[in-house]
Amino acid sequence: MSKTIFVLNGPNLNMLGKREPGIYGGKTLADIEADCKVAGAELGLTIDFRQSNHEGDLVSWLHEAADKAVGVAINAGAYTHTSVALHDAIRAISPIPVIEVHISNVHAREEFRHKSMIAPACKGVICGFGPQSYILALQALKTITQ
Ligand code: CA2
Repeated sequence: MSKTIFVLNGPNLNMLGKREPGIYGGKTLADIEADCKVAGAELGLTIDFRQSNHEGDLVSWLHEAADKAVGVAINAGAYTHTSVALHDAIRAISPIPVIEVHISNVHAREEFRHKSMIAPACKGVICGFGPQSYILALQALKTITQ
């Protein structure tokens, strides 16, 4: 049976492709979802792809992942840099592996994006490869959940 991966997306990522293409590229979040589903099928993974602008939704989806998924890729958007609640939720679902994903190279941007509240709770971090960051996270999750 195919293993399920939750791909969770945080605030403002629904605006991808509509604003700031210089930083985030021209793809919409729907394009990224389609790419993840194609890559997931090739890897034998079922992709459950979600986005919310609300921190509590992301917390609840992480809890849900503990029952329904073998791993999680999360682009928590700006909550990456602020959310103790997400840090705690990722720790709470251990040993389910969670990979932090970013489209941009957050370390090459403003100082406030250099700090991640969730990275210490995550299995690993992938950033700076554009939408390909999501695919790299799926490949890593496939490898570490085998
Ligand atoms: O590079 C990433 O993937 C980020 O997680 C994107 C977040 C940002 O707060 C993180 O520091 C890095 C922002 C996503 C907002 O996306 C927008 C898309 C179009 C227009 C405005 C924002």
